[in-house]
Amino acid sequence: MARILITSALPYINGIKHLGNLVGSQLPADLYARYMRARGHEVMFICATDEHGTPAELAAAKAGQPVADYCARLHAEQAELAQGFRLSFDHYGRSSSARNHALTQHLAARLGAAGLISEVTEKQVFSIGDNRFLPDRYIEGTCPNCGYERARGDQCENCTKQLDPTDLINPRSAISGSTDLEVRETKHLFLRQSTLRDTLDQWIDSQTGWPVLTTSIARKWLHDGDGLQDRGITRDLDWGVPAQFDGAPWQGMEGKVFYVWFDAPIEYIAATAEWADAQGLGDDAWQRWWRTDKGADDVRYVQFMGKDNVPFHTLSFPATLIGSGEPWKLVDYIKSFNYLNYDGGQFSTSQGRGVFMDQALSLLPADYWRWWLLSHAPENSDSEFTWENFQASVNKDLADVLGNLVSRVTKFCRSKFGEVVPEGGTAGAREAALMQALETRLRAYERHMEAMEIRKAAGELRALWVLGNEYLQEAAPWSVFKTDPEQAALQIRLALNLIRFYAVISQPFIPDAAERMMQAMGCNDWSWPERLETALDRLPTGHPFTVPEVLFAKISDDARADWAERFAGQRA
Ligand code: B3M
Ligand code: ZN
Repeated sequence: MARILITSALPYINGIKHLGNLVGSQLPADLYARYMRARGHEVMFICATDEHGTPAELAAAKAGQPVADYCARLHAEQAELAQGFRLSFDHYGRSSSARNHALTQHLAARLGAAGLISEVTEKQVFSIGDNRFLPDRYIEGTCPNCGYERARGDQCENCTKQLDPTDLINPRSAISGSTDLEVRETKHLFLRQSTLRDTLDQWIDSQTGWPVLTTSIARKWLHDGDGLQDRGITRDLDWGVPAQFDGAPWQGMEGKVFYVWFDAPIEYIAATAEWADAQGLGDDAWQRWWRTDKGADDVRYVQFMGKDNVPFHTLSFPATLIGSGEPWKLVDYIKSFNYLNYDGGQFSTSQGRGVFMDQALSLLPADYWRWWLLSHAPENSDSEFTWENFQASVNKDLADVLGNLVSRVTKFCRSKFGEVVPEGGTAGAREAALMQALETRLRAYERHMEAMEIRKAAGELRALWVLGNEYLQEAAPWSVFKTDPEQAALQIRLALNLIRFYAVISQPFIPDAAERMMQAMGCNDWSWPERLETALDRLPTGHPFTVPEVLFAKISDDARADWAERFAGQRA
């Protein structure tokens, strides 16, 4: 049994996330957490809302609420949606927590003591039209690296380059569009991460087996000459972690806060401390996940995120932890994702384009979305949501293959043998062949899940369902029953056991349906099928079961067309 620490990138607080956000971090992290728990490992699965920075301030202002109230409300909404999608976090924290304030200020103090923080008098863009400094992402302009015209002041989302606002060509305020900008002087603290370049380089080189998407982005920013620049870690904002150092002020930093990207990853650790607090446990309980001097050496730490978050997790956050000189656990594996597009364009929060988490759940149960999103996860390239594809995948994989097997088997058994597992018959060559095929596929499924190859894992799971269907198709107990009811009983007994087996192995993808299948089989044994013979002999003859309600309803052409139209435009 291993200990596995799993974090998902923290969703920004400023609104409900769309399905592209969901599949880029939280959902695959949940899949992995569920699988690892199912295999008997000790898992700590952490997420939180990322509550600081200009986006939070602006969203609160737009909602006409004090920013603290706004964040509390949106945190509750996001937590409820996470629950609706069955995201099985051990803790869903808040980056505005007291724990994160304290830890962020502590790490800053350590970095300061190590000489890794310098004062820089900066020229910063002040928007006269908006009467405020315009930090990072609220200045738009042309990327100096790739020429993309809507690059933001913190990063170009087209080429992923981390930027400083003053790098942009033709800058304008993203708040008002005003080009009435002037550069004013302000003092900020910088993290001297360039001095850690060799250390980070060696650390990244020592990671074997990281996905190419992750290492290529990290290496690019380490080696591209200007790659690892020192980063400003303070901002002229009211909302955030005050720029103090273990409680002590830093001259000239009064009224400033730490940059949101400085405190957000620290919340992975702080949220684990929040978890311990909520459980009434002491510091040891979270430190054994995070401090190598407290046992975290044995932990395998896996992070999930979209590709635009990779530089912050491969460079900035490790620089913070390494630079502190304290024995913090560093990430062992970063699973990063490309983007999910929506119906011929991009999902867009600002333009309200695509399907958002609340809307999705108002249309269909979580499992339908989970299955489609995970089986089409944008792993090796961007992928695209279309309503046709969604409909086809739900109707075929879920309704025709899995749902149909469950309903056919349980109904047939009820009508011919009653609602108990029937007795009689002897297994033959067909059953042996099925076992063999299941064995091969199941082990492949396990390998892909271990390796976080999500699409491949989904493919194997689907293939496992198909094997059951094909077996039934060929064995045809409904006709065998007429001449040899004992043989039909054997086939149905095996098929009922298959339903329980499918519940166990499908649970990471479709937890609600799995739960219903298990319940219908009158069982609560979720142990992983280490041995197939045992797993498929779990429901003995005479064991009672029930016929479940339809597991998956098909999506009609009318519904599909209706939804496609409804979600084409602006979110209300
Ligand atoms: N909130 C960005 C994002 O959602 C950011 C991730 C923080 S992870 C520490 O893309
Ligand atoms: Zn660019």
